[in-house]
Amino acid sequence: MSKKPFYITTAIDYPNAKPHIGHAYEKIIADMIARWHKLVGEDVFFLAGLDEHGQKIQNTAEKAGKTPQAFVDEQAVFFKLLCEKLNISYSQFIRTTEKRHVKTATELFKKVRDKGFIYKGTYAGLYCVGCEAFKKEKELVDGKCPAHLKAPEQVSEENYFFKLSEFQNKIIEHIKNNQEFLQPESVRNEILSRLKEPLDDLSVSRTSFNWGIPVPGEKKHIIYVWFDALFNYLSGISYPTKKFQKYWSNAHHIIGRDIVWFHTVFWPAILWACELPLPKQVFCHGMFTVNGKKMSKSLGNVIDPVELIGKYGSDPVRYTFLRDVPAGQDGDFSESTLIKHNNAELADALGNLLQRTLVLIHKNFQGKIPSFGTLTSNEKELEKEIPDISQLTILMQNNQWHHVVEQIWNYINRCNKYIADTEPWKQTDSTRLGTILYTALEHLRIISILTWPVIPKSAEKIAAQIGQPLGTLKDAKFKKSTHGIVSTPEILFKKIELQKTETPKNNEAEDPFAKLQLKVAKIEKVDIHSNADKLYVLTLNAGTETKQIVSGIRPHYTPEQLVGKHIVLINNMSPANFRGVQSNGMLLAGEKEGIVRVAETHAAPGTPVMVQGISPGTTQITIADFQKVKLNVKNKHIIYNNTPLKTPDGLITVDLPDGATVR
Ligand code: ME8
Repeated sequence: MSKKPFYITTAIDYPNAKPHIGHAYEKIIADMIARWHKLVGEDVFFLAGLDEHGQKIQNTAEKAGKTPQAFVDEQAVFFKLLCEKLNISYSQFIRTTEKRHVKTATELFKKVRDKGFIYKGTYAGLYCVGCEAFKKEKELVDGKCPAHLKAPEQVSEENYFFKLSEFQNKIIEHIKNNQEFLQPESVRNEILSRLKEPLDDLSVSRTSFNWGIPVPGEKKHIIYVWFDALFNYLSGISYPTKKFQKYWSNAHHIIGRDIVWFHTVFWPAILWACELPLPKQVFCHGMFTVNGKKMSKSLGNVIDPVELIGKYGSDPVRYTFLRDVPAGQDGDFSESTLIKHNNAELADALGNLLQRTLVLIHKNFQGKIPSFGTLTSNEKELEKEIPDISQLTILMQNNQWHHVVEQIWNYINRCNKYIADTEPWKQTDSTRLGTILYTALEHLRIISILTWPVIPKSAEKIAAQIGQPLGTLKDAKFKKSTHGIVSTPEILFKKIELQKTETPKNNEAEDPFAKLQLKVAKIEKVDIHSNADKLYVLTLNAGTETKQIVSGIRPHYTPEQLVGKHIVLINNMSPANFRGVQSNGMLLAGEKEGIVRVAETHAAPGTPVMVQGISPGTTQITIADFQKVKLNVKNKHIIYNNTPLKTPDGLITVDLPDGATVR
C-alpha cells in the first residue's frame, strides 16, 4: 500500500537581511510536524525557501552596491546554513529566482489573465515596501505602517489587476465551512471579521522598478512579488506533474500571523482562478519579540539564530521554541529562558536519565543490556505512563505541538522518578537490578523515538548510545526483547551558567521578579467556596491547561462580573489548600483604600506576562517569594521597578488610582 502523502511548507523568507529568530521558529515548528508525520509512516514532502524578488530586495541590493541576483545568491547561503544548523529536514529548498519557479509563475499568470481574471488599470495609492503590500489609509497609524513604522510611498502607475473582489463570497464560505482550513480559531475569526468589508481588486504588476518576473508579453511590467511568491508552493513540488498532484492533495502551510491575509484571502482566490484545489490548512503561528521588544535593526535586538545555535547547540534552541510558546500564541525570547530549559529539562531530566542508566549498566553488566526478572508494580505503573501515541497524534493534527512536548517531558520526569524510587545503586539482588536497568533502558528507547521530532540530534545520540536503531511510532511501546550492548555514556547536554552580562536584570538571586511566572488566564467559571464566606473557586483557561484557584475577591465582585475576564495568573505558585479546596495559583489584584480590582488584559489565555528584560521563573514559588516583589499602580498600569507589566499585545491594566498596591 502506498503511504499517505503529507505536504508541509514554511513561508519563503525575504533574504533582504540575515535570518532572524522568527525565521528559525517557523522552520522548527514545520520540522517537528514533518518529522512527526515521518514517524507515523507518511510520505512527507517538506518545502522551505526564499522569496527573492520585489522592491525591498532591489533597494537593499542597490544600497549594498550589488546586482539583486548577486545579492540574493549571497544571502541564500545564510538561510540554507540556518536550516542546516537547525537540522531542518526539508525535502527541497525553493528560490523564486530559479527557472522552475519563474516558469510556473509565468504560466499561471498567463492562465489567470487568459481566463479574464486579470485586467489592466491604473493604481493610485499607498505602498509599504517593508510589507511589499498596498495599504489603505485606515491601516496606518499616524500615517505610518504599524509594522515598519514608516510612511508608505504614494504610487500611481499602470498596473494589471486581479479580480479578487469576485471571489469574496466564495472565500468567506470556504473559511466558514472548513473549520480546519484556517487555524487557530482566533485568527480565523479575525479574518472573517475583516472580510465583512468589501474587497478591492488586487494590483498584481509593477512598473516603477524591474526586479521581478516579467509579465508575459509585456516590456514594462513585472509580476507583483506576492503574486509571484505564493506560486512557490506549486513550483516547489514540480507543478503540474504527478508529484505535484500527489502532494498538493494534502498541503499544509505554516506561516506567521503578519502574512495570514495573503494566504487565506489572496491565495485561495488565485488558486480558484487557476482552477486548482486549495491547501488543506493554513496554520498561523505567533510572532516573537526579544526580551519583550519587537525585533528591529534600530533597537539592535535582532538575534542571529546561527550564533545562538553556535553558543548553545541546535536542540536547546529547538526545545525552547517548541516548549515555551503555546502554538499560535506570541512568544518572547530571552537567552536566560533558553538556559533554564537547557539546564532543567534537557541536562537534568533527560541527560541525567541516560547518563545514570548507562553508567549502571556498564558498572554492573559490563555494558550488556541485562535481561529482566519479575516486573513489579513500579515497572507496571511506569509502563502506563508511556504517552498514548494516538492521543499525541491527534494533538499534532490539531497543531498542539507544545502539549506533545509537555507530555513527552512529563513522561521523562516520570522515568526519573522511577529511578529515584527503585534506587538501583543500592540494589544488591542482581536479577532485580537487571530488571530496573532493563526497564530504564527500554523507556529510553521509547524516549529516543518520541523526542526525535523535537530534538533530533540528541534523540539520535540516545539511540546510538543505548545501541538501538531509532524506531518509528509503532515501536514506541514497552518490549520485552530488547538486547545489545550500550556504548560509553557521553554527555548529551552541558549545563550552562547564567552569565550576568546576558541578562543583567534576570539574576534570580538579585531580582525577586525573576522568580515569578505570570501568564494570562480567562475566568471560565466562578463557584462559591462552600466552606468560606470570602472565597471563590475559579476555573481558569490558562492557554495550555485548565487551572483551579481559590481567590479572596468575593467581597469585591459578583461571579457575573468575573466570568470572561482575562486576568493575570501567577502560574508557578505552590499548590495550597484553602479550607478543603486546592488552589493552583493566584491572580494579580490591586488594592487602595479597601477597593480591590483585578489586573486585566485583552491578550489570549496562556500569553506570558513580563517585565521587559526579565524572563520568567520556572520553579515553584511560595507566597513569601511573591511578597518580596513590590508592585504598584501608575496611570492604571502595574509597575515593577519603573517598568510596566505587559504582554506582547500591550500593557496590563488595573482600574485603580496611582499609588494602589498590587498583591
Ligand atoms: O513574509 N516571529 O517573508 P519574511 C515569528 N516573503 N515569525 C516571524 C517573525 C517574528 N518576529 N518575523 C517574521 C515574508 N516571521 C514573505 C512570505 S510566503 C509565500 C512569502 C515569519 O521573511 C513571518 O510571519 O518577512 C513569515 O511566516 C516568515 O517568518 C517569513 O517572513
